[in-house]
This record gives sequence, C-alpha cells and structure tokens, in this order.
Amino acid sequence: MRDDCYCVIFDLDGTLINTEAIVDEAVVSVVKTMKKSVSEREIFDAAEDCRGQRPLEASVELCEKLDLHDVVKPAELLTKCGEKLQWDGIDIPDMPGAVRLLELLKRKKVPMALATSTSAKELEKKMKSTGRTSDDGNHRDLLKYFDAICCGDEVAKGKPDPEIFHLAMERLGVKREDAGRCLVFEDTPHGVSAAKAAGCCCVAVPSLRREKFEMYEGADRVYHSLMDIELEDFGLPKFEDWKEVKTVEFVKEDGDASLSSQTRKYERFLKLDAFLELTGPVIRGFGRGSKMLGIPTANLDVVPLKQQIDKLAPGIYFGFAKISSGKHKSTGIHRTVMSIGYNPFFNDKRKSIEPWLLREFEEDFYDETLSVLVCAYVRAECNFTTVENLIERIRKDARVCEEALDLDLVEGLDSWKHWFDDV
Ligand code: ADP
Ligand code: RBF
Ligand code: MG
Repeated sequence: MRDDCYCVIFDLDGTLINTEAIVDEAVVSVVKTMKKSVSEREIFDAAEDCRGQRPLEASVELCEKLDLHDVVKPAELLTKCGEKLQWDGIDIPDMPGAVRLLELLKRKKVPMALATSTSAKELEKKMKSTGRTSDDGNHRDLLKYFDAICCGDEVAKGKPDPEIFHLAMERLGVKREDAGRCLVFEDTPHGVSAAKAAGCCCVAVPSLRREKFEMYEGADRVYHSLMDIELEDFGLPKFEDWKEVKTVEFVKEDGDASLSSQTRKYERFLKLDAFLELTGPVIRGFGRGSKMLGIPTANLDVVPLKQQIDKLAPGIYFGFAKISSGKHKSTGIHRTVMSIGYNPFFNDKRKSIEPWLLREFEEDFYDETLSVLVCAYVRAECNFTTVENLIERIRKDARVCEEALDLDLVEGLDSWKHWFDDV
C-alpha cells in the first residue's frame, strides 16, 4: 500500500491541453499541398501514429509512412509545419476531464504545480489560446489553478531527467523524502520516466495509441483518460459527480486494477458538463455490428467531426438520436448508447463513432442524416476475452442508458428543448 498523496504535479501538453490535434492539423495542411495523391485521412492517421516522439523523429517517420521522400526532407517538413503552428489566434482545447479534475483539486485545496517542457514564452502564448472553446466561450486561465509553475527553460536537463519535478516539489515546499506522496500526471513515456526518477507517484494518461501502452510500464497506474481517475486510490479527495444506477449491478472487469472499484455495487455514469451534438450521414462501418454481435451501430464519419469528438475521451456514452433526412425522418427521438473510440477488442486503427439506437428498425438507414446528442459518459473502452463478454457488456451499457433515462437521472435536458422539438 502506498502512502497517501497530498499534492499533485501536472504535465501540460497532451495531459491538460490538446495541442496534438493542432499539430496534426498543421501537418495535414502542409502535406496536402506537397503530395496531392495522398488523402486527408491517410495523413491524419499517419500523423496520429507519429505522436509522442520528438519533432524530428516524428517527421522522419511521417515521411516514411507517406512516402514523401521525393517531395520533401524531414527537417524541411518540420520547419514548414513549425511555420504553420502559430499558437496565437487559435483555440487550444482542454483535454477531456482536465478542468473537472483541476476544479476538484482546487476546491479541496490540494497544492498543485505545473511541470512543462514548454518554455515560459511558449507557455504564455499557449495560455492565451487555451479554453476559447469552453462552454461560455471565454478564455480560461489554466494557470490560476497552480501554486507553482515550472517551465522547460528553467532546468538544465529536460524530461526524462527528473530535474523539473525536483524543482516543482521544491516550489511546492515538498521535501525530497516526501516525493512518493506527490502525484504526477503525465501523458508520455519520457514524462513518466522523469516522474519516477524523481521518486514521485505517477499516473499515466497516454496520448499515444493503445498499441504503445507497454511503453508506460513504469507508471504506478495507467488510465485511458482523465475521466477515469479514481483519486481516492491515491488518498486524494474523491469525485462526487458520478451517479449510480441502483438497478444495474456492477461487476468488476478482468484486469481492473482500481482499489475503489472493489467496493462498488452499482453501475454509474457521469453527466457531461456540456452535451455534444454530432450530426452527419450514416456511413458503412466495419460490417461487424449486426453480423458478429447482433448489435447494429449506425456509424458516423469521424473526419468532419474530429474537432467535436476531440472534446470527448474515447469511451462509451449515451444520449439521444434522431434521423433528420430520408425515409426515416419522422421516426422520432431514440435513446442511444454509443462507443466513440478504437474498439480495443477489434484493435481498430481508426477511431469510429458507433451509436446503437435502442429500438428496432425494419430496414437500414445508410446515407440518411443522423444527429446524436451525447449526454453522459459511462466507461472507458475495454478489451474482452470473448465476444460473448463484449456483447454482454454492450447490453449492460444499454441498460445503464435505459435506466438512467427512465429514472430521469440526467439533468439539463431542458436547455436542449430545441433539439428535441425539431423532429
Ligand atoms: P456497419 O458496419 O456498416 O455499421 P452494422 O452491422 O453496424 O453495419 O449495421 C449498422 C446499420 O444498420 C446502420 O447503418 C443502420 O442503417 C442499420 N440499423 C438498423 N437498426 C439499427 C439500430 N437500432 N441502431 C443502429 N443502426 C441500425
Ligand atoms: N468495442 C470494444 O472493443 N470495447 C468496448 O468496450 C466496446 N464497447 C461498446 C459499447 C457500446 C455501447 C457499443 C455500441 C459498442 C461497443 N464496442 C466496443 C464497439 C463494437 O466493437 C463495435 O460497435 C462493433 O465492433 C461494430 O463495429
Ligand atoms: Mg456499425
């Protein structure tokens, strides 16, 4: 059993703010002009695969993956992307669950520090562009949460060296022998190494893809997203915003390392601070839903919805759906449970949005316009040993959705009256 933590240190890029998506976009726009034969989707996928490495290494891999050698050298591609990447005047979104976590810790008066590899100057630029996409549209000052801020240009050696974490602890007034009671949040293997070398307790929330999870072995715990953190496992204050569905029993999944879930009795969900509307034509999916699982999912194209779904942690959600064009236009509002992510059981390389509408349809509705209102988060995506277990779990998600809505447990639907009325 570890000692209780009493202070927290955060990495910034990829942990609290989503700069990765902006980098990907710069890469797409630069590469598109260089090589016409490669599609936006291919560039996007390749850029995502290259994430988490140092810039030049990422550029080398990208040139290889997209076979760009005849049009550009890696170093030149990097410069071109750098020119595109002016942080001012753009929106840098928060990572899903970041503000919820910072708010709780602040409210509970837990001392917090930022330990970022970004230089002080870059940090200032990034902070000016953070949170413009927040619900109220106002700039959100993330720095206000921190009792100490440490930047990359304040230390001689960057991560994976522990120096920046030593500096952060010093500024928080934490003694070296208490390092193990300092909880660090990191998204990259380098960051995890640095935190562990400093003697801290470290939670990894990888921004790399699932296939690379073994790179995070040094971390004390790995979570899929900040939404899944169980702070009480580390002796810190517990989130109180989960709602239990007391008619659906909780069963611990294989490989669930969480201490707090050992005493959980019921399934639960987390209402989103801001509901999210996703609209688009229903496309062909992987051809597995009805055939393999007996669970049809009306897939939406992720590419035009990328910015919106980046606001959500990959995972299982529920809400409502309506079909607003074609033959099924007037069939009304349907409850829906959906997966938004990479479907670990099938190890998909691409993200998908897959709503299962909780009613029977006599025929398919491909190409018709589907609008989904995402209201609540249920859980992270997981892997299963058998397809039966996956099916059972999806059916249980549907029960969580049905019960939560039957019992009227989701608040805030009133402000979406226009969406419900417009059918
Ligand atoms: P795909 O892999 O192409 O998405 P699925 O086997 O998942 O195929 O079937 C999904 C299709 O089935 C949807 O696009 C839709 O046209 C149809 N469908 C019928 N009933 C439903 C339902 N209740 N929920 C979602 N899609 C449904
Ligand atoms: N796939 C997974 O690999 N892991 C999951 O935990 C998972 N949960 C799902 C939950 C719901 C509510 C739905 C509708 C789907 C889920 N799937 C999951 C996705 C499923 O694998 C996918 O819809 C089919 O493979 C069809 O592409
Ligand atoms: Mg489908």
